[in-house]
Amino acid sequence: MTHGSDLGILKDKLANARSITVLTGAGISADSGVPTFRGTDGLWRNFRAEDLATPDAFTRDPRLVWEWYNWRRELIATKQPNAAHQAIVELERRCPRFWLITQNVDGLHRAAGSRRLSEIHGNIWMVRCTACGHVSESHEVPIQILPLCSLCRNLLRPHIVWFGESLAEEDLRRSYTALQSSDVCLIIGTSGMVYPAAGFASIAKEAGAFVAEINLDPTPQSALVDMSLQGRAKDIVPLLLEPC
Ligand code: BV8
Ligand code: ZN
Repeated sequence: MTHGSDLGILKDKLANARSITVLTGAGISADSGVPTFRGTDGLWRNFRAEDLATPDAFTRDPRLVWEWYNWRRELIATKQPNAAHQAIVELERRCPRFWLITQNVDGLHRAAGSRRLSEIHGNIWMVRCTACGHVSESHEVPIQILPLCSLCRNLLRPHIVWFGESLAEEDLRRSYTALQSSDVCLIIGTSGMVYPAAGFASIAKEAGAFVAEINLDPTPQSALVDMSLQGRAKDIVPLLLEPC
């Protein structure tokens, strides 16, 4: 259960904030039934995300990597945004200077109606040609394995940032701009293990933001943030929008 007074303080800060930045991770989608990466349900056929979400794994065995993404696409296709996703859409509506940075590739923030966002690790419903670089949407479930580019017939890959790959310059620029100019920064449902996103809370803090973490468990950021609310995102985030 969360702490009434902390909730009141955070609600007040959000209500008076001129700019708000939100960073989300897999924990916000857990309440929609999407497995997190490092939770007990995070494994697939005894592989870990770090083993499959890499360029080397794809070069070595594109079929295995596509089978993993197809499994996730089939699963995510049956899931809906939850109350936490919707509360973030409402926060965006209320605050003129709002930006959402999500590490999630499930597309649930967009499906909920978020528009001012950066999907810094990409989106599972986008594919990119390994030869001509053409990026396109692909919602077919199951996806035909191995999928080929409609323009040049070469192999398609998920348009997702894998371990060892750099994030898009534009996403990084937009994220740093938001983090460095926010009054309040919410860190929701991330274990704070994957960089550069794991460094975002301290960037916001150093720039003077009030940083609050909402997470089921303590994380490496818990010691760094101004406030840590422990519980499920779907229960806590909507409370932040209730009248003070
Ligand atoms: C890069 C796509 C430059 C795949 C993903 C220092 C600087 C720079 C890079 C590094 C560095 N140190 C190490 C690196 C390399 C690496 C890295 O960080 N490795 C880690 C493992 C140490 N970083 C990179 O490679 C990045 N690239 O920086 O480029 C560069 C290039 C080469 C060399 C150096 C630098 C690229 C990282 C992106 C990787 N791609 N995803 C896919 O999804 O298919 S990351 C993957 O992990 C997901 O995107 C996921 O979002 C992300 C983070 O995980 P979380 O979202 O936090 O999920 P997790 O399961 O871990 O935690 C869930 C949390 O929710 C838990 O705390 C749980 O308690 C909580 N929770 C659960 N239920 C609920 C809840 N909370 C609230 N409510 C609930 N109901
Ligand atoms: Zn192509």
